[in-house]
Amino acid sequence: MKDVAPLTAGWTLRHESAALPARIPGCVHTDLLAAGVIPDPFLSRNETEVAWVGRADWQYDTVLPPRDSAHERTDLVFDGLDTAATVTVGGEVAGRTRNMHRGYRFDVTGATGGSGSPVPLSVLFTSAYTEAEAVRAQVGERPNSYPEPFQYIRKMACSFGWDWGPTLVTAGIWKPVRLEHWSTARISDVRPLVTVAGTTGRVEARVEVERTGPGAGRPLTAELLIGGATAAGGTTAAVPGSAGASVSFDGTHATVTADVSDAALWWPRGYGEQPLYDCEVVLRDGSGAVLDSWSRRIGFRTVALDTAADEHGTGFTLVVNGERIFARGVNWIPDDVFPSRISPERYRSRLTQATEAGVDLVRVWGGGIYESDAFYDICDELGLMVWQDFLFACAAYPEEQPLRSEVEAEARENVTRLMPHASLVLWNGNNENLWGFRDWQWEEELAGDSWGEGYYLGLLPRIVAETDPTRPYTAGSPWSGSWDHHPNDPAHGTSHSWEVWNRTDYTEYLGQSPRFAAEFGWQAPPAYATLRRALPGEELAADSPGMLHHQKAADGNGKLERGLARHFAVPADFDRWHYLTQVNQARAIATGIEHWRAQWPVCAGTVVWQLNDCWPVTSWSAIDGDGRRKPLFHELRRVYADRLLTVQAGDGGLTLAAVNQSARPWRTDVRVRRMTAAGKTLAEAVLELSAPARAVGRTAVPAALVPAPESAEEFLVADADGSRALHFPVRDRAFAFPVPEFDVELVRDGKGGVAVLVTARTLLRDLLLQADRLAPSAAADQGLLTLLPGERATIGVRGWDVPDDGAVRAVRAALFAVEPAGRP
Ligand code: BMA
Repeated sequence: MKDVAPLTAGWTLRHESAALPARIPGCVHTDLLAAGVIPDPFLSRNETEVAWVGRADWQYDTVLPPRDSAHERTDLVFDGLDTAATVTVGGEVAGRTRNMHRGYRFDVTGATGGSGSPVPLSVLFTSAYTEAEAVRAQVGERPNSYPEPFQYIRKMACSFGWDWGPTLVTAGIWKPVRLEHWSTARISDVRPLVTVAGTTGRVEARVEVERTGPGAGRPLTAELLIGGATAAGGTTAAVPGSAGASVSFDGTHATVTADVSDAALWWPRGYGEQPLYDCEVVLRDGSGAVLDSWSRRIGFRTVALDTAADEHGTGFTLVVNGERIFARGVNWIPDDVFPSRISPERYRSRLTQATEAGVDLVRVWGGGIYESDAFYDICDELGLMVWQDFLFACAAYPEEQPLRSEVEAEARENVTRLMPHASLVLWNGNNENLWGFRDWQWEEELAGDSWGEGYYLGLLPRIVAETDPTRPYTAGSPWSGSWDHHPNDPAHGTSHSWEVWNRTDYTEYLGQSPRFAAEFGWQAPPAYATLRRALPGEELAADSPGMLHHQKAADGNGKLERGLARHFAVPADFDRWHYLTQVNQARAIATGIEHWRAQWPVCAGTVVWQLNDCWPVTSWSAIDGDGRRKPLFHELRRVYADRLLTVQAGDGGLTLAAVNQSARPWRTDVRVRRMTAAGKTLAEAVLELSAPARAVGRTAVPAALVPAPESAEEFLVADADGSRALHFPVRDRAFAFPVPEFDVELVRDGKGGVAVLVTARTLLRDLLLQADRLAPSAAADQGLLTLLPGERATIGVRGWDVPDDGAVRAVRAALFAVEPAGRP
C-alpha cells in the first residue's frame, strides 16, 4: 500500500539573514505577520506599507526525512504552490512551477534514497510581478479593467487588488505538501460519472493509474464500492444502497461501473434531503494486495441547464432531478485575501450563514480560486448548489504559451477534482470577459490578438465535455448564448446589472426583466465593530482616511453618497450615515429580488453581488470581512424565504404577488391596510391570494386601498402568514415619518441570551439593532423590521454580557430607525 508522509513541519522562511518559522500551508504575509516583521495589513493603511512583500522573492526551506521506505518510487507532492517557484531537492532542481491553481508531483526517488542522511528541500518563489511582467513582455499587452498584470500569470486575480480587495500579492506553499512512497502502481485520477435512470443511480468510475514501469505488475484490479447513504449532518440514514463492482485491466485506464437500486436523490436545500454515498475505488495488484485507494462522497441527482428560446428571448433555468428551480443565489469571493488561512470551520460558518439567509446557490467567482475540497463537501451537505467559474475575470487573457498549457492543465485537474460533488451544478467559462470584449473597447485595442475567446468557446467546453460530461457548461457570465445577441442582453441568458449602482438608481431594477440576474449589487460599510477594529484610533467619518482606504471601488464613496441622497436626507452624523447607507443597500437588493422573483418562471435566478468579503472594507457584501452580518443579510432572509409577499406596481395600479417556492400550494388571506404616517387606517380589506406550489400568484390591489399617488402621508401594508409587504408612494426623504418613539424591555433567556422587546409607539421603519455596538461579540437575530404603532418585536441577542446598570440605555443607543428628513 502507498505510504504517505505529510511534510508540513520544520519549514522556515528566509528573511534577510534570519530563518523565520513558516507555517505550511501558508504564505509569506502570514509568516511575516506571525514573526512581527510586518504590521497587520488589514488594519488602518498598513496595506500600503507592506506592498514591498509582493515585489520580493522568497525562499522556504526544510529537510526531507531520511528515506526508510522499501517502495520503488518516492514523489514529492505539492497540492498548491503560489506561484512562480523553483523546487530543489538536495541542491538539484526537481521542477519549476508557474500556476497557483494546479498541484505538482515530482519524482524524487533518486534524490531521497541512499545516504540515509536528511536532504535539504527548498522552494524559491519569484515575485508574481516579475513572472507576470516577463510573460507580458513575451506575449504582448492586453486590455484589463484593473491596472495590475494578473492576466499574465495563473494566480488568484484578486491577490493584485480588486474593487473590494487590497493589493497583497502573496507567495508561498498555500496547500498541503507530502511525500508519497509507492510501488507497482498508484491511482492518479478517478472521475465518477454519476447518473440516475428511473430509480437506479449509476456510478461509472473512470480510473487512471500510473505504473512504476511499462507493464509493471500487470494486470491490476480496480474495485468500486458504493456505501450506504449519509444524510447531511453526518447521521447515517436508513437508506439501503450498497453496490460494488470490479474490473481487471492492463495499461493505465479502467472503467468500473456500479448501480445502486432505489438510490436516494440529492436535492438542493428546500427541495428535499441531501443523502450522500461513500464512493471508494481500491487498486489491487495481481496477487490481490492493495496498492492504493481513493474515496469521496457522491450524491445521485441529475442536472441540466434549460437555455431554450421562447417568446421572451432565451431562458437560463437550472433543472435538478427534473425540477425547474429559481436560484436564490449569492456571489462568493475568496473569504480571505490570504486563502491559506481559510479553515474548514470558517467555510462551514460562512456557508451556514448563506443558508440562514435563504440562499440555495453559491457562485464561485472567476477572479478568486477553485476553493478547497472542504468548501464543496460542505455545500454537498448543506444542499447549496455551486456554480463554479473557471478563473478568468475582467480582462483579456492571452492564449499563447506558456499560458495556454497552464490553463488546460489547471482546467483538467480542477474539473476532475470537483466533479464528484453533487452540489456542483454548473461550470462557467469566465466573468465579464465576453462582455468586456464587446463593450469596453477591447475589440479595438486588441487588433486581432487573442483575448480568451478560444478558452471560453473552445478549450473549456471541450474539457468539460470530455472530462465531466454529465454537467452543463456556460461560456461566460454574462452571456446570451451566442454572438447573435449582445453578451449582456437581459432577454437572453445571464446578465449583470451594474448601471444601477454605477450611474442610476435602484428603482431602475423595476424596469428590468432579466432571464437570470447573475450579478447586481449595492455597497454599504461593514458593521460598526468591524470598522472599529480595522481603523484603530480613527475618528470615523464617511470620508476619514481609513474609511477611504477601506473603499476600493472607483468613485465608491461618491456612488454611495449619491445613491443615498436619492432616497434619504444625507445626515452629517456618522452613526446615522452608517445606518442609512446600510439600509439603502438592503433596500436596493430587496427591490431587485422582489421584482425578479415575482417574474418567475421568466426570470430563473438572482445571484447577489456579493455574499462575503476578504478583509474589512466597504463593499457590496452581505457579510463583512469580520464575518458580521450587515442589515442586507436580514433582508436577504426575508426576500429569499420560500414564501414571499410583495407589492409590485404596474398597469397603473398595484399588484400583490405571492411568490411561493415551497412544495405546497400557498393559499392565504392577506390583510391589506392603507394607512397614514401617524398610524391611522384609512381603508382595510382581506384579500384571498393563492399561488400553486413553486409558482407565483397575483391579485390586484383594489383602488380604495392604493395610497394616493405622490402622498407623503399614506402607505400600504399587507400581511400574510408572517410575511409583510410595504408600499410607499414617495421616497423616504419625502415621506412624513414621525420621530420614532418606542419602549424597550430586556428579558434574559437564562441561556446566555437576551430578548430585546421593542414596542412601537409610532410607525418604526427599518428598525435595526446594531448589536455589535453593545459588544463586538454580540449579534441580533433580526434586523430592518417595520412596526406599526402598538406592535412589538422581539429581537434575540447573543454574545452580550448584559450589564446590571445601563443595559436599556445601551440598547437604545444601538437602535436605529428611519427618521423624518431634516431632523437635526
Ligand atoms: C462585477 C464583478 C466584480 C466586481 C463587481 C463590482 O464586475 O464581477 O468584478 O467586483 O462587479 O464592481
